Amino acid sequence: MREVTIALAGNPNVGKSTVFNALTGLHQHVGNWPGKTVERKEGRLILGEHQITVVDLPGTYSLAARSLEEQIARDFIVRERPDAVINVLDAANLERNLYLTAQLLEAEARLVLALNMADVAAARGLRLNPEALAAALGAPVVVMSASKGQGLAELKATLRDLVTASGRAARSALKEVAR
Ligand SMILES: Nc1nc2c(ncn2[C@@H]2O[C@H](COP(=O)(O)OP(=O)(O)OP(=O)(O)O)[C@@H](O)[C@H]2O)c(=O)[nH]1
Ligand SMILES: [Mg+2]
Repeated sequence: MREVTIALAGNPNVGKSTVFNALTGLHQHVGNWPGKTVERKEGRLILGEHQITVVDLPGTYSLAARSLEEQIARDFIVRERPDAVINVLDAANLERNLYLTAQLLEAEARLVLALNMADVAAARGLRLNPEALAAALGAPVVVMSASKGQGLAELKATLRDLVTASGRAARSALKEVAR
C-alpha cells in the first residue's frame, strides 16, 4: 500500500470538517499544529489499495499568511505538498469562495473541487454548472451536500482516480517537463 496525503482546504464554515468526518469516520487523531494553538485534525481513509492520511486545514479566505490560520494552511500546501487538496466551497457563495481556489491553483496544488451546500444553493434557486467549472479550472468538480451524505461516493471515486499510480506518474512526468 502506498502512503498518500490529502488536505481539506476552504473558507471558514463551508463544511470541511463535515467532509473530513464523513471520509475518515472514527479514524481520527486530534492534536495541535507544531508550536501553535490551532487544532490539527488528521484521519485515515482506505480507498482501494491506497492508505490515505486526510488533514483538515483551518478555514481561510486566502493563503496570504496574514493570520495564523492562513499561515498554517499555506505552509502545509506549499511545503508538505499533499498528493491532492480537496477544496471545499460553499456552492451558494461560489464567487467569494473561488478566490481561495485561484490561490490554491497558483500554489500548484492538485485540486478536487467539492461544491458543498448544494442543498442551500438549490433552495436559493441557484443553478450549478460543475462541468463548466471543471473545464475552466482543469480540476474535477463534485457537487455535494455533505451534511446529508450526498456526493460522498462521487468524491471518494474522484479521489481514488486522482491518487492512482498512473495519476502520480503523469504528475512526475509533468514536473520533469516543467523543470
Ligand atoms: N445545509 C447544509 N449544511 C451543511 C452542509 N455541510 C455542512 N453543513 C453544516 O454547516 C456547518 C459548518 O460545517 P463544518 O463542517 O463545521 O464547516 P467547517 O468548514 O469545518 O468550518 P470551520 O472549521 O469553522 O472553518 C455545520 O453546521 C454543518 O452541519 C451541507 O452540505 N448542507
Ligand atoms: Mg472545521
